[in-house]
Amino acid sequence: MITRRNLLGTAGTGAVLAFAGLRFPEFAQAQGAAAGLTAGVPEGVGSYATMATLPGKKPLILLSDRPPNYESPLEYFRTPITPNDQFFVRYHLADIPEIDPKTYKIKVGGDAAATPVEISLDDLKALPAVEVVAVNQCSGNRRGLSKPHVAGVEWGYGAMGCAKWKGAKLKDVLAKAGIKKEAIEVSFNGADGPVVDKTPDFIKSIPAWKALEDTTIVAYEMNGQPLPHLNGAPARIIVPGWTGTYWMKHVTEINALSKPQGGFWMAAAYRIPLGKFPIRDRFVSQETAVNTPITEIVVNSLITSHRDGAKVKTGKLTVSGMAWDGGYGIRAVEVSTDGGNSWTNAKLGEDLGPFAFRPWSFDFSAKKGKNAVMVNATNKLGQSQTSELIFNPAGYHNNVMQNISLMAG
Ligand SMILES: Nc1nc2c(c(=O)[nH]1)N[C@H]1C(S)=C(S)[C@@H](COP(=O)(O)O)O[C@H]1N2
Ligand SMILES: [Mo]
Repeated sequence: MITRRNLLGTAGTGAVLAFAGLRFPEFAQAQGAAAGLTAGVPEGVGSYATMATLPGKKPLILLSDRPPNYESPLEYFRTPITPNDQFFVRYHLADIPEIDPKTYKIKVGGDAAATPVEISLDDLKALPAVEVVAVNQCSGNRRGLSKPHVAGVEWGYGAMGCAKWKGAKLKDVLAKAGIKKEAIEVSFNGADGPVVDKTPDFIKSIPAWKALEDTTIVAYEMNGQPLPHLNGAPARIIVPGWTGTYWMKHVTEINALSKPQGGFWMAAAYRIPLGKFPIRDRFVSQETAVNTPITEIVVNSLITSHRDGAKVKTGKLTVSGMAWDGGYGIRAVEVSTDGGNSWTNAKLGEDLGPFAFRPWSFDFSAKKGKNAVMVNATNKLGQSQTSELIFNPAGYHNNVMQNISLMAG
């Protein structure tokens, strides 16, 4: 939990930057510490959230600093690739060691591995390299917009980002350890640990079939650079299409398992009620009669050119943003400026692959006064966003269509 002391601690080291809104006039419109926050997050968030600058990062919205949880403001999503220094940071555990890439090792084993091995960063780089552009989105992105509000980090729109990841295929890494047919899951552990012993270690698993897909990688580069420390250096797991929880940072252990991975972070957390979401990817070995681990990202979109309530000029106006889904690809983005009665296709921008942000833009004529703008993305399966929140106790998978007002004068 965040405390005043944590925040002061950060301020004391000079890490908090008073954000004057020089680059993003939108911030200047918002009040004080709440600058950059998404409209609709619980009121209390404004009392502790602040713009803060981590080493190597541009200002992000600090929601907690131990463990560090920092989201990207809306303005950082105006390009389909999120630069490393604007990428959000999410941790469950506060003890995050800096790892020397020269001595870094990943233990690859498990009861369903015939020949356990330890691999170095050089061993990883010696495997054939693959690149994939993929959205890393926290399961709880937009949790702060849940109604009623639910417990957890009260994210607005910015617990996500899209990058080009480079690394070795996880299946090539698993082959080194002689993964056996009995493997049903592959689990990951990272170098970070709890400060208080009571917090369970963060261990995650994915089904073996997902682990063996060509796009599931052990990445050591992000947008052509070594991974930033707080985004998982020296290497992390990338599970394109699936929510960020499986994307283990600072990965130190990879285990092929013949039995389901237990522990708090699999058995209790990151679960969604069965049957509520239009999900295709099943994680059968972890399902119960009532719930299942979260899997693929649901289809979604965001207006990034304007914030809700922004002032614009009457007449020709372009709104734009991003759309994304769990890897089926975006088929269409539609915009309504009449409260949802009629919808018109937006122009789609560059296609960086099925797991990437797909830019879109829409031209219309803003009438004097209030202009409502709604956006709905549809993927290649025909799945669209929801107009009503699909409530669930952890606030996952919020893909409610945005409905913003632009004030033309
Ligand atoms: N080692 C480690 N890896 C982790 C986590 C963590 O707490 N520890 N959090 C996961 C979650 S829930 C998310 S959403 C993503 C966030 O990735 P990012 O911090 O690079 O943005 O990292 C994942 N990998
Ligand atoms: Mo997450």
